[in-house]
Amino acid sequence: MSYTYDEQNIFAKILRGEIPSKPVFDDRFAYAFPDITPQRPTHILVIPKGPYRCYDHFMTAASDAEIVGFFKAVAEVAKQQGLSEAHDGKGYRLITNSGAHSHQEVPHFHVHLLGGAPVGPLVS
Ligand code: DGP
Repeated sequence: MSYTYDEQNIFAKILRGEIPSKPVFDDRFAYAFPDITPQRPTHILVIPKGPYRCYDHFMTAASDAEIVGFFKAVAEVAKQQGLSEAHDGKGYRLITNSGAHSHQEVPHFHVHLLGGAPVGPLVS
């Protein structure tokens, strides 16, 4: 399986500054901003800076430095949002949709970080 990446997807436009967003985190590997349709009091999207369509693409094409840097950024956002149990938060759920059966709408790999209230059963 080879992956194609649509440079015109919404998150690519956000990364390029063509669509406004309010970042809560921004470093070499990751960019994070509130979801436009929040499902919980805290609903942050964390995306890698590189052009990866989904989790599968990211994990097969990104460098180890990008992968480690990205997932460290996810943990840092959880901490900064006051959700990390390691820092007295109440915890959170990470979700990523990858591929045809997942209902991924935006074809740039992203992790949903949900918290601030109980999130309930895993899937509906
Ligand atoms: P997914 O189904 O995993 O691809 O989720 C995509 C999410 O992206 C969805 O929860 C809504 C969010 N979203 C879509 N367009 C925008 C946008 O322009 N800005 C922001 N902040 N979020 C967006």
